[in-house]
Amino acid sequence: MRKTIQILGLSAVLMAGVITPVEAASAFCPTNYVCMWEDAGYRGTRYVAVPGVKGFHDIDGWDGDNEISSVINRSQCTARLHSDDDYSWPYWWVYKNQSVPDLKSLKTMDGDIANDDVESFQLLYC
Ligand SMILES: [Ca+2]
Ligand SMILES: [Ca+2]
Ligand SMILES: [Ca+2]
Repeated sequence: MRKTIQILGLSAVLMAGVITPVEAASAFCPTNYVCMWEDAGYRGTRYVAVPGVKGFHDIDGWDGDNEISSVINRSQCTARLHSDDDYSWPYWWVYKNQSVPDLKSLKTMDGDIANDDVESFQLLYC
């Protein structure tokens, strides 16, 4: 908790009890953006921060591919996270205004786990 507060630089606000840590993390994902982090809990490098506009997005091969571990979708789009660069199966859904603090919890019906596997994504239905 202390580490999170220091990273976010919002200790005064948090101590005042105005917003929760999760809300503080989302402050670093602008409204109407989709953001993805290297580590669970919206920590580590934020590899992805893109406006919520319908379309295809590649995640950088060096900075992000097979490393994403948490996602905040503050857009009005549904995000479909793909396990490869070619937007193919398997993939996972993160709905609008949904946050996933640990992609280990995001699985396909076949049991494929999203953590450290996502390489591209689409924004749909917006
Ligand atoms: Ca990629
Ligand atoms: Ca990771
Ligand atoms: Ca992959």
